[in-house]
Amino acid sequence: STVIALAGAIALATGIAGAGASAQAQTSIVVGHTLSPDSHYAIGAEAFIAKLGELSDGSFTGNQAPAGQLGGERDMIEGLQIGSLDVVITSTGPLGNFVPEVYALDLPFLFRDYDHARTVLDGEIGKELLEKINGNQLVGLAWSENGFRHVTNSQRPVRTPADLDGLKLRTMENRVHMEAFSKMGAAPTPMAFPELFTALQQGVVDGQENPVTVITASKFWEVQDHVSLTGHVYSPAVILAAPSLMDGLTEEQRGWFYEAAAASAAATRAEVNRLEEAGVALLRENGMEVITDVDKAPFAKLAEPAYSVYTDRHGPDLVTRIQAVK
Ligand code: EAX
Repeated sequence: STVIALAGAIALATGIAGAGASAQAQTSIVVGHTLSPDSHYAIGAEAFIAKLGELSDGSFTGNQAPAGQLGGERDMIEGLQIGSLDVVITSTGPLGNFVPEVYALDLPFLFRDYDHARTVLDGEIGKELLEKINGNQLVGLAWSENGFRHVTNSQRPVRTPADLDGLKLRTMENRVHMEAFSKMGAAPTPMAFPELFTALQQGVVDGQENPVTVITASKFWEVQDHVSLTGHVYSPAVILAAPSLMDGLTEEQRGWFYEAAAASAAATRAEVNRLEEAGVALLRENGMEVITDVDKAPFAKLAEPAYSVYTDRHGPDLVTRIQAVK
């Protein structure tokens, strides 16, 4: 009929007019994280947004929502599941509550060094765990990085497990970490990251544990005098997206998101490297007493029962496989 023919002609005309790049629809993506706008996560968020913009010829734009503006990491993961958030950079801290297999990555004294951790995450095991994440109303885009965690506190230098005795220590909302710290003698207090600075300032907790990256980005030296380089656990980060967002994309667009996440992880790891070099001097410059000569063996021995939080449910295979990676 005439009406249909007319509609067709209009569509054709619009299509031709729309062929210019500037006429493309724009989609704006928000990347949430808990850390400050100059942190290693912020650098990763900027890299993500820049790469996505470049690959999509500007059809995707983005902004970051830093500093827990969208909530703590557990809240943000829930936001992705219900589709109220787009993309989140988070530690694996609270992720085990949603994807229990991921607890394997948060076991104390498991990874020998950065090379070991990155090789595992970039290899077969990392891929398998991203797939487990994908089975839980989340999309795992790429492994990024937080860093090896160290204990800080306001009370005393920590050199041995005895120095942790009774220390009220904020941990992430992670059962493996809580079990490890209670076995090492501290009194673990799980808390979302956005509440932490105030809790330290008001003495609700005596200490906390985080990588140099986070201690620096959060200026914890304003509220903590002592840091011990316990390196008790490697803390991965992961770049997650909402399934509702990813499902609405074309295959090509989904590819851009994965590439943007890879660029983000690379930028974040480079910043972790930089701060691992500059870290100790930076902490000292800002007035912290840094204990560098920590004997890790007695901490590791006490923390070992925490492995059962993972192995009781899933067996020891994955742990053994991770340890075997060279
Ligand atoms: O992911 O909660 C924490 O201590 C994390 O290390 C922090 O939110 C960065």
